[in-house]
Amino acid sequence: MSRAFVAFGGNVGDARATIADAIAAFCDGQHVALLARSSDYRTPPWGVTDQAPFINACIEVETSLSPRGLLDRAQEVERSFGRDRRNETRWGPRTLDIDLLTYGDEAIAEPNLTLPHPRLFERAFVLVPLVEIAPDAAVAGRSLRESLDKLDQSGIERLP
Ligand code: PH2
Ligand code: MG
Ligand code: MG
Repeated sequence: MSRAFVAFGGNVGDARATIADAIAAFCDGQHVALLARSSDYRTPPWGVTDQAPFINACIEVETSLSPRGLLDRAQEVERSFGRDRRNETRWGPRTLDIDLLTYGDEAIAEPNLTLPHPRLFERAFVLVPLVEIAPDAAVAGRSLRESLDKLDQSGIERLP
């Protein structure tokens, strides 16, 4: 069994409902068990700023799947919630985006699978929910909380 952190985001349709349902679908309790879930956050769009705000959340899971197996499962869930990668632009609007952030302490550099996630430390929309569920964690030797302290967190709002 391995532990992994996984990020969810979306800004098309009812993203909060999509993320809640997607977390339930991803964590079947058999191959992937939910250990912790952050609050939902409303976050200013990053990368392409001229689009609707996103909803973001992070979870921690325990899994018997390999990193590749977990990625395949994430992409299946994205597809089942209507995501179609042929009709989207980089950093543009999405119904549902599921990103693997870490898988144990593994460092992986393969096509479509880089772990830890290469932009993890630059993104307050990932680190804010992640620090909520793992305040004392370090990834690749870097404290998540210290990394977050260096980022602009303005406009990020925790939702009740
Ligand atoms: N995802 C993107 C592009 N920009 N901005 C925020 N705030 N949250 C996201 O999840 C996000 C983004 C493309 O995956
Ligand atoms: Mg993403
Ligand atoms: Mg993604």
